[in-house]
Parts: sequence; structure tokens; C-alpha cells
Amino acid sequence: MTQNYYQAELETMAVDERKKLQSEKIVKQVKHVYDNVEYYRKLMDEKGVKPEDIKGIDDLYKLPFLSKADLRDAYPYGLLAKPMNECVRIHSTSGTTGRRVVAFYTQNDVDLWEDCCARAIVAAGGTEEDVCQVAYGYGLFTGGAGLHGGSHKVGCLTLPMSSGNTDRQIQFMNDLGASIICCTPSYAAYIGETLKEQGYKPEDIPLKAGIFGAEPWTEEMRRGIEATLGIKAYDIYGLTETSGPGVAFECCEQTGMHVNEDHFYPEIINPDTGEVLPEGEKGELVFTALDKEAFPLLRYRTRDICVLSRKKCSCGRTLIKMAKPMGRTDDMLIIRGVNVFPSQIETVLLNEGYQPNYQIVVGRVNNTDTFDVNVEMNPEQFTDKVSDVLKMEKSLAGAMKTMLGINPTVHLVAPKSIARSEGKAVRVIDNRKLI
Ligand code: DLL
Repeated sequence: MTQNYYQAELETMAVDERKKLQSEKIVKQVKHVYDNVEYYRKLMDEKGVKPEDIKGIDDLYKLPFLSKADLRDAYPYGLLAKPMNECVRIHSTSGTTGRRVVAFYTQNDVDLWEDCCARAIVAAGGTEEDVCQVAYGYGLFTGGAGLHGGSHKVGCLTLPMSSGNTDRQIQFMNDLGASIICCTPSYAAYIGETLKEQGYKPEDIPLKAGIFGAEPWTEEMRRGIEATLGIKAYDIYGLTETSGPGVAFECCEQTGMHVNEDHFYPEIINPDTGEVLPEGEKGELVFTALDKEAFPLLRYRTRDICVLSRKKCSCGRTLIKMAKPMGRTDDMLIIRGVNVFPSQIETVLLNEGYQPNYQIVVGRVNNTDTFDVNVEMNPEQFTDKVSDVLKMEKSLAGAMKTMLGINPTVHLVAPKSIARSEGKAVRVIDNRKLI
């Protein structure tokens, strides 16, 4: 199979040549951050590291880490490295109060991010002949905007569908002959099920490829989606903090995702000690943005557990590969593509006059995540009048939707009916068994 690249030179360059490029970039980037981001300058000063100590990419380990807690401390402008009048965009993660991450972009940042997404689309076989249906959410979430920009760069006819309204997705897909679809894997599976129910066979569907990410998914799920839609399904990874999707993408080998390491330098660390681990060992994935101007995070701890591999790839790309993330070091759940922390549920309960006695139950039915929250009523709230309980459940679900951006099904239960734990409370029951 002939290989297509979006930026052949950068994607296939010799590893030591790329290392030289990364070294040049990191020296400049550290200076940019030190000069413009007081928050990080303080961290470097505390560690006794000066920009001059970073002479190349091998010195990266000397720099302090950044974590979500730093982003929270510095919210909203504390990590901004460019004047506001040079920024043209923000994006943000789901979730409110304290947990929200706001990322800023200059025009150049948007440009490089879109290049990364374009690499993913071309690796999935995309060309200017394709019709690319972008069914990730548009708006603050990075999925829609990232793949939309990438699709434009490749020259595909771009269908900016956003997520939801499945009947309309199917109608546009068929009427316009969409050949590539970009969405979360769970939404792809749902679209597949719906098409099947409507009597479509894989060969009736115009799609040839899908680019799916933003949440964990298994090889079994890949095979299921490929069979129902009659496509090749490619993984794509990224996070708001590093721009969004396109930090890493899969090629035709489908054996892990090539990291766009000329822009995002990856490290694997021991999450307990911070020590950098050798290639092939499992640990926490850390990224350093080598080119980002407005929001240039250095050594950002993603909390994703992962393995990197330099094994030669048959596609010809020399970009290092990351395995599918194998879990997280924190308690973040991804439900229907939305990041959810149990502490957010706790905040809502306390705000609404409940005690934090609750349990989150996540499952998967027809390839869609189910999201139930069992909450104890206080003795003084307790009632067995069904209409009152329904009203309270609806109001609490509304408050959670406002906080999280997705709708849970709330079940109010009798006081003291959720099992107390003698150790760590079991707040989450995840029945999806994704990893
Ligand atoms: O999910 C960006 C994105 C959009 C990626 C569209 C791919 C496609 P956040 O909402 O900030 O950004 O969530 C980032 O999602 O740290 C991982 O835990 C998880 N994640 C992202 N992609 C994958 C993937 C977007 N392919 C968090 N497999 C990350 C597993 C993924 N987990």
C-alpha cells in the first residue's frame, strides 16, 4: 500500500535529526516560558533551574512538572505566555468549578494544531477527494474544532455536523457520500447500531474510515465498529491542555498511535517518584509542548497511564508510538466523552443540601454509556411520596447536568442504605470493563 503523509519530511525524518530539532525548540521554548510565565518561572526558581541549564532535549528532566492542580491555581490567565491581543481562541474541558481547564491559542497555535489533525486524517487515507463528517462536539470542546481544521487543511469537503441528532447524521452521510467520519468511538458504535436497525448493510454505507478518540475504547470495540460500518477505524489521542486531538494518531498498521513528537515531546514517568522511565515501561504520560505560544505547558502530567515504543513502523513514519492509554492515575471518569470527577458530584450534593453519601454507576448499553447516581436522602428529606421523590430526583439531576454537561439518572434512596466502607469509600462502580 502506498503511504501518504501530510508533512512527509517531518513525519518520516531520521530520529537523530528530529532530536536535533526538538533540542533547538526546547531551548527557545524554555526561554519563552521563563520570560513570560511568572507561575512557571517561580517553579523553576524553586527548583534552582535556569533557562541556560536547558541545552537540549536531554536536559528536559531538570524542569519541574505541571499538573492539573497548577492549572487550577493559575486559572484563568496565570499560564498565559502571550498578550491577550495575540490570542485568537480558547477551548476548555468539560466540567465546571475549579476543574475547568481553559487553553489559549494564537493563530500560529491553531495552525500547528490543525496540521497535527491533518496528519491524522491523511494517515487514515484522507485526501481532497474525501467528504469528512465531523461529528465530535463543536464549541468549547476541542474535538469538533480540531478535526474540522484538519479536514480543511487536507482539502476534504468538511461536514461540520457536531455530535447528536443521529437521524440527521445518517441522512447527510448518505446524501453527501461521507467517506470519513470523526467522532467518539461510542458515538460511532451508536451510529452503526442505528444504521443496522434501519436496514443498512456495511456495503450500503459510503464511509471508508473513521477517526475515533477522546475516550478509552477496546480492540473488540474497534472490530465491532469496523464490521458494522464497513470501515477501518483509527484511534486519535489528545487533551485540551496540549491543544486537543492530534497529539497522537494511528496509521494503517493500527498498532498504537504515532506521537507528533516534533510538537509534543512525550515522557513516561513513575507517577509516584517522578523518575523518567525507559522506553517500553508503563507509567504516566507527560507532554512538553515544543511550539505552542499562548499556552506552552512544559512537562505536563496527563494522568494517563501508557507505554511508548520506538519499534519500526511499516507506514514509514519515524514518530514514536504510544499504546492506547491503559487507565488513569486519578479518579477521572470519561462518560459519553465528557470528563467527570466524583468530586464534582460531591460539590453538587453539598450545594443542594444532601450529604455526600452517593455512588456513581457507569455501564454500557447498546454502545452508549449509562450514568446513574444513587444518592441518599437525609432523614429530614425522606419521603415515600413518589411524586415528591421524582421531583427531587429531577431537580438534582438538573443541577448535576449544569455542573457536568451531561445528564445522569439520579435515584434517591433511603437514608443509610448505601453501604458504608471501612476504608476508601467505593464511589464509582464502572461496569464497562474497557481496559
Ligand atoms: O478528549 C481531546 C480529543 C478530542 C481527543 C477528540 C481525541 C479526539 P479532553 O476532553 O481534555 O480532550 O480529554 C483528555 O481524554 O487525558 C485521556 O484520558 C482521554 N483520551 C483522549 N483521547 C483518548 C484516546 C480530548 N484515544 C483525556 N483513548 C485524555 C483513550 C483518550 N483516552
